[in-house]
Amino acid sequence: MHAPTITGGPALTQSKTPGEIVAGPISQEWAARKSKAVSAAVGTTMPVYTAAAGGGVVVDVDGNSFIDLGSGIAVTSIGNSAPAVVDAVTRQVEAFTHTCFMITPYSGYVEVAELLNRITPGDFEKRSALFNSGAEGIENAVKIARAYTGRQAVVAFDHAYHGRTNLTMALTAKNQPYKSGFGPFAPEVYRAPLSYPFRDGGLSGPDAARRAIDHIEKQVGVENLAAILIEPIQGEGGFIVPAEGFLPTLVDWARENGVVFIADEVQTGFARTGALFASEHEGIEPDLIVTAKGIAGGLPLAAVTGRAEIMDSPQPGGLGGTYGGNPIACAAALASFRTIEDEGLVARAASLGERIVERLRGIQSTDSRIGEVRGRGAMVALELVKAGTTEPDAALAKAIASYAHRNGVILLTCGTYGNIIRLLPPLVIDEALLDEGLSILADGLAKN
Ligand code: PLZ
Repeated sequence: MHAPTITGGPALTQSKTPGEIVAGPISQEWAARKSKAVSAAVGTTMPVYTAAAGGGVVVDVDGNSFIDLGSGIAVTSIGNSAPAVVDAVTRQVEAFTHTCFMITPYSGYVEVAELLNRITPGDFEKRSALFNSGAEGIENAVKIARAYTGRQAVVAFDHAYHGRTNLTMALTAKNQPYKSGFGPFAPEVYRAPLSYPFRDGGLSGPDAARRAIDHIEKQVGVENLAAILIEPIQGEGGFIVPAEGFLPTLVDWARENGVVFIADEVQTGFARTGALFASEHEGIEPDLIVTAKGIAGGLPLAAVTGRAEIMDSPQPGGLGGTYGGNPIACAAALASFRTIEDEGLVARAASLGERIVERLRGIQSTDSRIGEVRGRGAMVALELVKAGTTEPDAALAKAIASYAHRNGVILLTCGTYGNIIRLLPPLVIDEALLDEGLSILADGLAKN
């Protein structure tokens, strides 16, 4: 595995403010410069500045090393600076950096489109279009669905996260910090209830879908509805895996009613869940799939892939952008997918996931503050509650994350109620390193 050299720097210590970590002197200097140079609205989870990363380790500028259980929010699934990506990017940088695909096109873009059309679920003719970020991909999927159907309304779900641009803020559920003060939001966005097994009293998947469909039919009306948009496993909203049958029931209903079904696989895509795409776990074939994050080994790239007749429906010139499908990002995407195949990372995600879940369920058996351990593959979460209840405990999640940070583990939280600890290790992480990270998480639980 491609781990950087660990030099060992000044130990991270507890500050006078409980729960905070004190970074080393060089990181502190950068933090001081950040506060004068960068908008205060751009936050950071950790106060340490990165010098190198790889093989599940991030090393900071003071020489401290951290076990990476976040992959830069599910991006560096194949590891940081994966050798195949470094090679491909280097070769591409030397050949040309940018021409704009809309001016003089290049083969990498077409190859990425061919790849996506081949590997995404659904044995039908497909087309793809490339963009820069997950949010931009979602925006374009909605544009395409509206052009195809001639309808305007879009349904997103409770707890959804789709991005921070104007339309995707409207699609995102959570007010703080994503939406507050940033309105007015894009119109014709409606919200439907999700299947959330831990919190909806054991409602079956098909019943939860019928509840959502009833809501949509009464409050929106299919004749107005262009698309329903859903993350097959919700990410920022709390790693919520809907009950079995929820997604297939929604897909069937969408198909019967001429509604475009869009899967947001920005966080779940590219091997993360122990399948190339999370849609595969329930055998659904979305009309459009949006991908980003894990697609290109850390370079910014996003895609919309789907049925040819839908993707071809907007007017020529209707989709595009200066940088969409940048040649360097495309080279990285092709190399990244080769790495997923060559290193068997779909299977690795599944086996890492089993290892994590087994460990966490063991802890749960003696700790009733762990309401649920859930996820698929190497996308696993702990939902933390007040002991023996379902009342969310965000303070505990924060305390555990902070304990992990102080003890050298990059650990992320999420969830509408802020009470979820989520694990997204790089799929190439060494098992011993993963176990060490999980032990620190266990200590964090024991000590808080
Ligand atoms: N759809 C499902 O998870 C990005 C964002 C974190 P961009 N998630 C991490 C933050 O605080 O900004 C995401 C996602 C899903 C869309 C997006 C948006 O992707 O590449 O961040 O635009």
